[in-house]
Amino acid sequence: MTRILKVAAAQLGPIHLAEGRAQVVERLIAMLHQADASGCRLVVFPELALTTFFPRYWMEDPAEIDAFFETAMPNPATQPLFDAAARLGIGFYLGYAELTEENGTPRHFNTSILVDGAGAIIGKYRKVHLPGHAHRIPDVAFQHLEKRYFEVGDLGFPVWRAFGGVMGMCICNDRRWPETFRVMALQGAEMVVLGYNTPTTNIHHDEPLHLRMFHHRLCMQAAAYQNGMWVVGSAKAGKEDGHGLYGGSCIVAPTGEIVAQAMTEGDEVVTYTCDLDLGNYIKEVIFNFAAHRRIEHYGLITEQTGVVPPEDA
Ligand code: CDT
Repeated sequence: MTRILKVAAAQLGPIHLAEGRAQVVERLIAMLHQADASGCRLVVFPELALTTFFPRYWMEDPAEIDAFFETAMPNPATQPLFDAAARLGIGFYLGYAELTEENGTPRHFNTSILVDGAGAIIGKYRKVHLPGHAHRIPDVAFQHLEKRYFEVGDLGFPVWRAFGGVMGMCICNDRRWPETFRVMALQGAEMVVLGYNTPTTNIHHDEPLHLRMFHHRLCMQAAAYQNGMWVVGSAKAGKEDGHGLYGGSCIVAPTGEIVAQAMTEGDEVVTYTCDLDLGNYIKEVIFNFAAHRRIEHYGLITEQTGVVPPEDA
């Protein structure tokens, strides 16, 4: 029996600082309806989809910072999204800033959830590869303070049986790291869904936009092929209070080909009918992990983070 999942990457245009959760949730619900009307059963929203990309701002007041975080999910602002999903019988991935408390200590994570067609949360992921810096960089147009505002995720890279297949999640910068996808592929992931907020400029290095977009696609296309899986990436795009985020939301087949992609930098629903068995031939031959992986030679990957070159001769 063919296993078909029609999926949508629901790209969001900009969310300005002044925009409240209620307005954003209305936009998410509109895209949920659009995806449902075209027969999708899963909708992928971006990273930190409920607010502007706040890690660009240096903040010191804990109350100001925490105002960007959700202390419960769902909550009164997002409940209408869950209700709409349940009414339509459509699932979704949603990225948001999570504030929780453990033994009286506040914990901040860059989180995503997977919600099924009944509106129930079936999976949670907390971003592992936090990019950027924790200190304030002087004389730049914007900061990238994920290392200041979030802790490294503590849930690993789990996968879930859902939507007729095995699903995994990651968030933005995670897509640049092959380990992310391989760990999920080793658990049988057939589709990995992710949201992102990627600035159009690099504050550390003069890098043209076309190259930044190339790297975005390169990582997801390589990951899809090397693991025989579908990869769905959904952007927050456009200019947020003058700060550019690139679009490029896309759906990548296990062959590594982009089969659908966004054409705008606004709210846009990109859909594709995915055959969850398409990756099987790749996983049975060239990337047959059980037959060909040589873990006795991969030790450095988990023993060492930085580069240790050989001594000079
Ligand atoms: N949100 C996020 O992870 N963005 C990063 C930007 C890296 S530049 C500091 C990304 O990988 O797209």
